[in-house]
Amino acid sequence: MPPAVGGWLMASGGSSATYGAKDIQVLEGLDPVRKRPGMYIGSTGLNGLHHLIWEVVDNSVDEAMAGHCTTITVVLHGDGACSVIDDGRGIPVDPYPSGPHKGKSALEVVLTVLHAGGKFGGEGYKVSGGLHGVGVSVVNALSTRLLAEVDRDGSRFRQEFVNGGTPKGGLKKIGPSPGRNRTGTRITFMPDPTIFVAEGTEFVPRTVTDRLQTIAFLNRGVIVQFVDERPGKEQKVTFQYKGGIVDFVKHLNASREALFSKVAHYEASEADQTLDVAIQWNTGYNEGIYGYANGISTVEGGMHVEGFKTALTSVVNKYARAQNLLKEKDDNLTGEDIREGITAVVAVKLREPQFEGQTKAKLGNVSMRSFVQKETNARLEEWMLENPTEANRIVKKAIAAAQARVAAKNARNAVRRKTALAGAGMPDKLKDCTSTDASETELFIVEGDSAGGTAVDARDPRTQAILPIRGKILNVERARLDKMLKNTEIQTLTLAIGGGIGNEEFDATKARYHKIVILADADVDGSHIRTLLLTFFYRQMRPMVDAGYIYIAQPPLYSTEVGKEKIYLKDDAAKARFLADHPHHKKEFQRLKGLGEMDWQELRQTTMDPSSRTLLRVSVEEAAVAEDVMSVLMGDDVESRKKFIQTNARDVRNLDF
Ligand code: 0RA
Repeated sequence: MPPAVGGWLMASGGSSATYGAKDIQVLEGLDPVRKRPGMYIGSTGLNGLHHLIWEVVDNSVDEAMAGHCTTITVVLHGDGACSVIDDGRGIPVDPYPSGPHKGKSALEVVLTVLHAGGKFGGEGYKVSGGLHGVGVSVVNALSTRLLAEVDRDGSRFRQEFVNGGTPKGGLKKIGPSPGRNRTGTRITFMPDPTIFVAEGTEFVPRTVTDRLQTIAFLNRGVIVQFVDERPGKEQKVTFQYKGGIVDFVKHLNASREALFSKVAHYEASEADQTLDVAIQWNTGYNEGIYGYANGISTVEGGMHVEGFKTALTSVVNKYARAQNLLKEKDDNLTGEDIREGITAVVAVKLREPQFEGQTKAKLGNVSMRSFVQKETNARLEEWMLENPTEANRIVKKAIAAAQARVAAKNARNAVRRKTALAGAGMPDKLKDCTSTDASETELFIVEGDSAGGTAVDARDPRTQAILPIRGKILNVERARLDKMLKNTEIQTLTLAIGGGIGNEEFDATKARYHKIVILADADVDGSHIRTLLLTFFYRQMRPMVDAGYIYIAQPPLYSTEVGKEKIYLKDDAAKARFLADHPHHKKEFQRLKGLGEMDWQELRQTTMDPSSRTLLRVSVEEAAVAEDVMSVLMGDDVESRKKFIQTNARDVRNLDF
């Protein structure tokens, strides 16, 4: 275990030549966490910062799942601290009778010893997560101050820790618990700004509410509250879903037209593992299957999702044949045909989840595949037989999808023939780079021909390719693949990237560039084009998004002058920092609206040159949330789109879907 190695180095570097109890302390203490925080919380950016909250909340959720907790509250305080409050059993407070921690309270051990969390409470307590489930001691290690308050056995206890987990005095009994029967835990922590240097320690309310809402969906009935007390940001939100993931699926389909109002739902459990599935179809064309393992979103899928898909394909084909909706001469429906317009949540819990894949978001436990497959085969068939009206609509929709699939194949072949005739096969508009090593090449998709021209002058022709696109590409949220393939902008993009198009075909290993950079103006039109392109990549070249190949360029928002020198400032934060450094600055700030306002040297320096630019990498953390944003922004439901744009207008620059 690498963290222990860090501890060893410390121990052997000390003055003592003999190995003793004190060295064991070093091995188990929290130093490794402060030395290599990324190993415990993934990163020290905003994601890592929020991991601190999830870590504590996961413990409260475990209490809820064990039937001991009804309400979980997250409070962001005005001073930057965060509290997580629950009405679970309370962290045990009794002292250890023996062993290396003899005399210390269980609470102190839970909060100061690495990986100690799971050792308590005996069998059946902890279903630990992947990146989460590292233990609350990690939160302590990365905080300047942590206060633990526990109501248990009729009393209230408290203990405080400072400077990354050093106890400030022992555990104290400070009085009776409210009503003498209240139990629960309240953890208040102040994230350490010397750890979270890059992006600061300010929690993002939307990140917190999104995650808390998902937790509420996945844990039926649990009351999950969010209270923001920070000045100017005050809000209070409560989530509670009596229908659990059935409500989740309805919510995901809310901005779409459901194919029928019922939601298929089944649960099962077997030796240490459980399954909770909800399914509905909508009249759209996208596939939305959201997998979760122990409450963690498995964006890359995995065994549970595989088992589900296999069974779904077989059940629907079996039903279609039995009802004579598919004739003997007809081919089977493919999985893709059946999944067109599906919205499903497949949530599993298991004892030792294995998270694999590029972003550790793919469930690897093989036993899950057969479990989910077997249960889905039985339970979904039962549901279809009991609900023939709905079952028939599912089959009819899949048959229509199969017909469109054949049409798309023909359209695709037509595009291929066209390129074969054109010779080298690359679109005229593409100004390609000379390098053919995808790991070093970049494709800039630039809004408009004139900005495209400037970008051609600004680029490094060896590694940077430019593709100007005109006007607005087709809204791919509302089109099937066959129609999409008739759009010239989409043909051009597809040919330039070179990995094909669509779920069935796209292959990221064939992509000709490992950076696709969207370069659009900072105005409303630019933001629309950005959203359209992101939707396109998300829907039709999803592996590019998952691999982290999609970027958004950050042309500066402001310019000003210092003496004769022109200074560019990326955003409002950069402008604020500049003003703090130059309090007597009198010159005006220009707000740059278009790429066209910069010459090629300026564009190179501010936006394109790898040594001076910043790029935003696009990532999908929570597929269900991305789905929500996508369909609201790009779908047919104009009302919810209006509402989203109004409530999020200020965040649009950070729209990280
Ligand atoms: C260890 C053992 C038990 C509960 C907990 C820890 C616990 C930790 C946290 C963190 C936040 N809220 C929490 N609630 C509980 C089991 C307790 C028992 O067996 O009574």
